[in-house]
Amino acid sequence: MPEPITEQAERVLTLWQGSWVAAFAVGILVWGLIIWSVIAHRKRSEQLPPQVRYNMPIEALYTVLPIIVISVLFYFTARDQTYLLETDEPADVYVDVNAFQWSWQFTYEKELDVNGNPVSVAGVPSTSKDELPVLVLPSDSVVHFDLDAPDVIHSFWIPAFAFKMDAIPGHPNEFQVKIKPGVEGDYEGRCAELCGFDHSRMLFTLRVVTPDEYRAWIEEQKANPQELPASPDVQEETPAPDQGQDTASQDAAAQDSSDSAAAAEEEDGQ
Ligand SMILES: [Cu+2]
Repeated sequence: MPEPITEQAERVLTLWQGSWVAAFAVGILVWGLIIWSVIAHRKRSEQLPPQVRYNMPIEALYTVLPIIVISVLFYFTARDQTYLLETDEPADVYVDVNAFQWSWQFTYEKELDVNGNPVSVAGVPSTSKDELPVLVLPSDSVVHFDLDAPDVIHSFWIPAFAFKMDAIPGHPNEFQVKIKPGVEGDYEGRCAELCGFDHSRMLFTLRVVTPDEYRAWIEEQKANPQELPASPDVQEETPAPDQGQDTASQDAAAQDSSDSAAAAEEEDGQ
């Protein structure tokens, strides 16, 4: 598991570790009983051992024990799910995430630029880190995400959040995280729902900065609104015969690893 950078991710990690501990405890007990019975009750003579059946206490135990195990797992899962999906806390930053074929647009809904439009960052499909859209967020802050998609179902996934949520056309989703202090840095973001031709290049970068740096970045964006790329065109599914598109289709056809695709991308840029 990646190092968790939100309080919610800490909770997910704890639940995951707890589940493994419980699974190993049950596993060791079961393996132990199997090995013990294989050794203690191995065949010693040709005589048939005493035949027993319908041991009520043991039959009852077979039913009661799994119910207890499942109840405990269910309790912790339900408790943590409720916590992870809470969106009541007032957030420091509100981000609209628009997932489209095949990139991301991040809109800071409360931050209006000089033209009166909310600050927004949009990307293009790529495997080269320089070209990916960057989601800038402050550390030590509560962030609220509203997810939407205009075309097909995508899934907003930041592995360091230990969390993903679908972006579904016509069904807005939302969640909140509390980013921990001192976790400034770049983290990977991905689409986690197979969404078509360029799904594998539907990547983004999460950049966590200090709250002061975040404020400075937002002010700069407000003063110099980013020139957004033309809105995504669904008809691009049939690649046009220009060079950039060709590379994209070759990449997809060859199902290159992201490394070699990135290399191809770099060669292309030079
Ligand atoms: Cu997608």
